[in-house]
Amino acid sequence: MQISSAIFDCSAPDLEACPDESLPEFAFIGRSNSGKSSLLNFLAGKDGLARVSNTPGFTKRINFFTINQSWRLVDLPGYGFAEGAKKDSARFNKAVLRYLKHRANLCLVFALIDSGLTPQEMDLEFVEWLARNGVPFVLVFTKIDKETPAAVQANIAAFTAAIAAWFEQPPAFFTSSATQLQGRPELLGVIAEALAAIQAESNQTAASPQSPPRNAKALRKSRPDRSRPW
Ligand SMILES: Nc1nc2c(ncn2[C@@H]2O[C@H](COP(=O)(O)OP(=O)(O)O)[C@@H](O)[C@H]2O)c(=O)[nH]1
Ligand SMILES: [Mg+2]
Repeated sequence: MQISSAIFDCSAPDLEACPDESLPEFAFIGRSNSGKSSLLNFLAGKDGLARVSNTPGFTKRINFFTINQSWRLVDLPGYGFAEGAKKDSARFNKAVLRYLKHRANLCLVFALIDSGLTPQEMDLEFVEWLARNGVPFVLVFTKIDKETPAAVQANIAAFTAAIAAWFEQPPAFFTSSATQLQGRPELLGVIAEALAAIQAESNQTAASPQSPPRNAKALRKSRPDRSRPW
């Protein structure tokens, strides 16, 4: 897929302030410092579009970027640095959880996991939350350039084994390195397939006018397979 334009749209503190739901959205979530903003820039093909930071927990807002004037990438605030928060929803940013649960035009979430680490409790907890709430997602193991391939494989195997019991079909997973430029075609392919599915749905609507209107919202509701949402 060609990216011909990538434009910062707006920055929202909560769900109410998010832009209208007219365009399909693909959101990046993960612990602070997992590489969300870097991966977003890499996929968009535009350095500096989303702010990359060495300070964990820096981005507190939901940032929207419009791609090819027809869909959006969404940089969500990272979890894992909420001061004083003890467990479950309190540990995760409330605005993020509400966005993930209620955003009707959210097509797919990229749940980022740092491939250099053994399974982290908060990542496992968050993936369990995604599963329980029926949020369509794929896993992306990031920063694969930082460790040996064997260490990366071992961390991925440990993580997928730890979450296996929560799924009838395990979620799809990908690997990426924003610095070594790896994983872009695969992830853009996932987005292209999701967009093609939406297009096919709306073509069907055009062909049979008596059926109810279909859009990104309807597609999300009708998607039966959480692990392969596209
Ligand atoms: N080696 C390496 N470093 C990365 C990669 N992606 C991000 N980083 C670094 O990890 C830090 C956090 O990245 P950022 O994209 O801001 O993470 P975010 O907090 O999840 O948005 C920054 O110092 C990035 O330069 C990667 O693929 N490889
Ligand atoms: Mg960031």
